[in-house]
Amino acid sequence: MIGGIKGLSKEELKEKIKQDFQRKIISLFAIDPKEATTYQQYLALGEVIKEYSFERWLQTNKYYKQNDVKQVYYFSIEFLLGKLLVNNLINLGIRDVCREALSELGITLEDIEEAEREPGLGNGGLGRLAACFLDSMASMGLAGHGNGIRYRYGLFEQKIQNGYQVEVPDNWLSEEYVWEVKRSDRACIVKFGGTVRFDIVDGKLKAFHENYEPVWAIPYDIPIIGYGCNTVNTLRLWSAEPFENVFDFASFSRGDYIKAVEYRYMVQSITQVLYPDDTNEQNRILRLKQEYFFVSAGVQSIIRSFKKRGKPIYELPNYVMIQINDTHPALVIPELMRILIDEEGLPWENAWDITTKTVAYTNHTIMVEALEKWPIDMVKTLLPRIYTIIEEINRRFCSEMLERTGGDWQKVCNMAIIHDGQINMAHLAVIGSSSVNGVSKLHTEILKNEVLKCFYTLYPEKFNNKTNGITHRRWLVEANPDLARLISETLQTDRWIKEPMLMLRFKDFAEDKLTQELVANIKFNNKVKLAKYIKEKYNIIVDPRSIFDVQAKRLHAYKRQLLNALHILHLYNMLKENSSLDIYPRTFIFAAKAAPGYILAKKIIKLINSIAEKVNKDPDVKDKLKVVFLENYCVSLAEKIIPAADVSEQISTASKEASGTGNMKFMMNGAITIGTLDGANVEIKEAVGDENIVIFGLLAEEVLDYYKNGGYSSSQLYQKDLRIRRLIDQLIGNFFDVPSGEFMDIYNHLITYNDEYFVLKDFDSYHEAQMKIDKLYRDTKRWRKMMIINIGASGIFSSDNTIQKYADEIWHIKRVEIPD
Ligand code: 26V
Repeated sequence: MIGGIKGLSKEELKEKIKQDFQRKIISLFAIDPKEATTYQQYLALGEVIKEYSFERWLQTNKYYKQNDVKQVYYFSIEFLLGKLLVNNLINLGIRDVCREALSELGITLEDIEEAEREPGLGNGGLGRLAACFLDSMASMGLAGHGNGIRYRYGLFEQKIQNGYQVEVPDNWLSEEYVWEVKRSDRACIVKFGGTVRFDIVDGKLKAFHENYEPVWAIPYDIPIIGYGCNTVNTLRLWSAEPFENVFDFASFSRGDYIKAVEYRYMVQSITQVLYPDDTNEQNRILRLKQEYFFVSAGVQSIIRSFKKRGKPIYELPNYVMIQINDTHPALVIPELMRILIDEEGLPWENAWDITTKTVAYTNHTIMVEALEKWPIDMVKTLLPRIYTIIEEINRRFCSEMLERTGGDWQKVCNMAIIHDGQINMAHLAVIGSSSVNGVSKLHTEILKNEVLKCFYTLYPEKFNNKTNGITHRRWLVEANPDLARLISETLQTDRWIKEPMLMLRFKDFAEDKLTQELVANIKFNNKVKLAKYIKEKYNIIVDPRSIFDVQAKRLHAYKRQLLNALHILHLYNMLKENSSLDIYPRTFIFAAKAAPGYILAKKIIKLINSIAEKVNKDPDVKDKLKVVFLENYCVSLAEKIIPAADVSEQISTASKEASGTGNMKFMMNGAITIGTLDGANVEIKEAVGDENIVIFGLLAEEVLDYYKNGGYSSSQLYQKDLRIRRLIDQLIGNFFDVPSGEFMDIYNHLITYNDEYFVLKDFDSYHEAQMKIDKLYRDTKRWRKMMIINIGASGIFSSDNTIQKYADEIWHIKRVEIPD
């Protein structure tokens, strides 16, 4: 193994990197280092850098153990890490010396960094949040680790063909993954199926789980390197492997060979693929298997390492905290109960006390379709012991509620965990944990007053808000190095990278002419870079002097890419009517993946591309409008797009976006938000002030009121508003060069089914807001001032602040300094 880098001078380190890198190429590939491909160079450099972190990793674990540090485990079914080479180099503080070392070998570091393939182990916001949290926990010296799944295939890769989305499997593990370490010695067994038998042993009722199928859970650990400190935490991802001797040779000869092969296939399927966020496709048994698989393995490994400390089991909540990222890991609750009762021999009441104190739950959506429910029969068959525990939790909860409500059955049914043949995972999570939080102020209020109202009345003390955040180390220092440098020069310190609230001082320079010019130049250069990428990849020429107006996020009806698209079509119509119409040139950029089975979303992609085709080839609007759809939105594409954005589209139907985190990434890079008062946009507005954001549209309370009491008719709007009628007619007429009826689903959504997300209702207000943007952008000084205020204020949205609140208010843990 390569030795550590502790205590080396810069020159020594440079020489060491050169040597280690070249030796690694030889030992990995048996070739002359000069002949290595860029990808081989990446693999070698990655190995070297990973090994540099080992010293600190060991040191961190030793420190945690010796000092009995309370450990937090962040359980998430997704971790959307993005590339790690740049990130690790920055956090180890050796990127510059590494660049020099390689350049002395005639190699450009940036080329190697570009060669890394990103693991797409997440759908969007939820998975990316988990990754930002890992970076913050390590960088702040908090003992916080991740627990998740090592999917063989990540989220699909998106290609656009003839304007349609096509999904290609993401075989990210076809080459080895540099950043992981396989730890077969820490494997666990997870049990599926079988039966449960109860028996009296020593006068106590005991459960026996029999005839189950065992599956090996093999952990792969990824070091999570903190910035500017010695902390290296662990992200543990589990992979399923068959148990070799389940169907032994004796059973082969009895003709069970087929069964043995089927068993292997079943096991491998568990961690084979990440499910796309598709709320239409529910109740997939494999998904339930995934959830229990990583939960059971994670809890077992936590208990195993806790027991090594030699503390009594009832002390668990003093040393361990499990945060569950949405309900996907909610089986933590019955699993911990199972271990405490069946394996540790605790009585129910004590086990329940320990469990509820150890677990905390974060809710990430109020969309009813996305709230998890599992059919009783499925859980009973797949997880018989877990089912009996859930049943007992439910029984005790319901009888307590019956008493409290004086026999109000209706209320008890509404709050029950098991109801109508299904298990309600959000109810299980709320009842079985000590803390329930939403992810923005507005979202938490909606949870308390609407979605989980009954529970809020029952346990007001459990509910709290933790507004999301993003790591400014990836989204500013790494993605926009020129802007990061300017901030450091302006503040005359780079301490803000450790203490992001210092970024607020950048706001003091909002009126400073020089700062304004420098910020504008950086933005322009980033736009030139993106324009170059667009030209190379799509052969579309976009003008970096035009406004770059960007909507980049998953495609969902509630996020209203459709509103943006229809509005572009409206601008096009206006320009066709009056070619001298004075609108400031704009480049509309979209990037979005739709779930493979989400038909409406896929039609919206086709519509955007159809509008793009119409607009981009029409010489009449050539200097005013351009529309580009960038395929395969992912973390590394976001890092290219966001620093180049002037306008950030955050236009979800109010009340629907729990928080949003893209909104924070854009403001941090100096884009001005056009948005509704939804999710964290509300707090962004508070942070920058009304004059530095452009707000439009219905309020959450108005939207909720329409849902409850009716009163909105989209077909009336269609009748009354000529602009809207024209747009809708264009959709279903022969305006676009598409098969007839192509956009019928969109038409039906907007008109036949009364426009569930108020696209047409908010159209007018959105147009006004867009005209305001147009006017503001022309006022160069004003716009630059707004940019600086947004950049400075974005310090508030660093995930360091979010994590500090989790640490103080939910986890009750303190920062520790790992010694050299
Ligand atoms: C739903 C499903 C349904 C079944 C298949 C797999 C799957 C995976 C993900 C989801 C959606 C989970 C909810 C979610 O991603 N919420 C987002 O969380 C962000 C971080 O808190 C937040 O910023 C976004 O507003 C919120 O939509």
